[in-house]
Amino acid sequence: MKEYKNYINGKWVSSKSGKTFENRSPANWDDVIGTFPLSTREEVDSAVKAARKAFKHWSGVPAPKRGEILRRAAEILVERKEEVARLLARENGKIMKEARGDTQEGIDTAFYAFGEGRRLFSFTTPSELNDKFCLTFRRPVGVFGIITPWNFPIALPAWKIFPALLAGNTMVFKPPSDAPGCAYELVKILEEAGVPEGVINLIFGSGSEVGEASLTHPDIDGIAFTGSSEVGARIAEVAGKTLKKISLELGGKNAQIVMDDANLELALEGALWGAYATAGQRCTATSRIIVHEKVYDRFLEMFIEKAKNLKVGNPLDESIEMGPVINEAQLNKIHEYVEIGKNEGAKLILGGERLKGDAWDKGWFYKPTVFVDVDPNMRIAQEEIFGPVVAFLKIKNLEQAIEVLNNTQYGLSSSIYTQDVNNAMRAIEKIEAGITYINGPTIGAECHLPFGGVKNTGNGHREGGWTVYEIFTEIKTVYIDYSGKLQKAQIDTWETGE
Ligand code: UN1
Repeated sequence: MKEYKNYINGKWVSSKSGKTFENRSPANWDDVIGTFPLSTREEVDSAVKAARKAFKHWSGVPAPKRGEILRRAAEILVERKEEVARLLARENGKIMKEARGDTQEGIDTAFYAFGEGRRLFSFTTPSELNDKFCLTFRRPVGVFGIITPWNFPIALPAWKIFPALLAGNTMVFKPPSDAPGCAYELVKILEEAGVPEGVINLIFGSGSEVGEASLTHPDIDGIAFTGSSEVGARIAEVAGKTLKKISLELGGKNAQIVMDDANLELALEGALWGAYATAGQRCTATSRIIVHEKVYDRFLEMFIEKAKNLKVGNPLDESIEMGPVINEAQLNKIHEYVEIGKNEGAKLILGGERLKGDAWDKGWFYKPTVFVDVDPNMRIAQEEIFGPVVAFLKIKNLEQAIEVLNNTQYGLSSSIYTQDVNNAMRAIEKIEAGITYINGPTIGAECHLPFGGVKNTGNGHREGGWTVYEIFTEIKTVYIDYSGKLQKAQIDTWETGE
């Protein structure tokens, strides 16, 4: 069995705690990926010291040169894509096709960061005084604590780590305990690509010990986190005490609207993909399907026909369409929501239970699940379930559809299927979400566009694209006065300044 180690100051070291945890495949408990250290607060401290020391050198390396290292990392990830995707499917349970996509998202992000090394733009603007020049430029923030979830074990660390590195930050990376193997591979690749010692440090362990130590550490300058809104709010509170820069990508309760003029076949494909890809465990997953009353019965029938025939099973088998959920706790949570839905009066018409049989008994497999007669205020239409459960809601017109869609504390992704450009434009304008897809599902964000949400989905930052560099840089404003005299802003006028 592979024994994994922490990475501190350029060295692979065991935890002093002597304690470890096991990582097993959610599709088959007999498949043990390895043991990982349960690290301590002291180890986080050593990692922060190493990162602080390395910051001096790394922040001074020209950004295009830091970019070269990321290009190399991208190339290695390209070479190793299939192997990494296989590990990802084993430890996360998403099907191979999606595991390759997750890995590809990491590759795309690394190449994008490489390109950004020769850009990293800021701006200039005129002064209100003569003989004075104003400009801004970007500097790294310092030492970041990077805390990532298990649902995108390559893409999400890549979204944070690659731009953070490109911008000249150093970091302590705490990966999820349910998908730590991919974090190891990612850091190994960065090491091989030439990231100097201390710049990235990897500490495995629990949220309560390793995560908490990062949040409270006085010498960590920023925290970048993806996970639930509940944990995000706590992170903001705890890390806010030491005035860290905090970027939070949190929950979603995303909906797809299907209008009466939609291409129903297309809307069906989108709804199935949005609801059941990654077994519904994406912050962008479609968990509500809002359908116009004129096409409701027909669309529901089409959906059930496909959903009940989805092939659920071993994610490594290329013919499988949906894998397991991540662990027992998640499976129980999903099932609790199914009970809540039933008690609230929603009608369960598909799934609602664990899959039983030889192919599934050693994993956490849950049936694709559908509720109808769902009221927009029911808990199953309000709370993030993070599983293969969708709620169907019936509406009379576009206005009501948008009202129902917006009726949640979250605002990450959204979608509308319609052939009418007026419907589409109105939806683009009125939907309260960070992302809106027209005739596409709620999932499928591309790495070079801003990613994030409004309301309780986050705290206003956008990962992805150029906007992620707002998170990982600070702006320095510079005034250059070449008048040779004291000029007073707000006091001297252009006339008196002459
Ligand atoms: C997430 O679930 O946190 O758009 C990220 C998508 C993926 C990223 C999801 N590209 O579904």
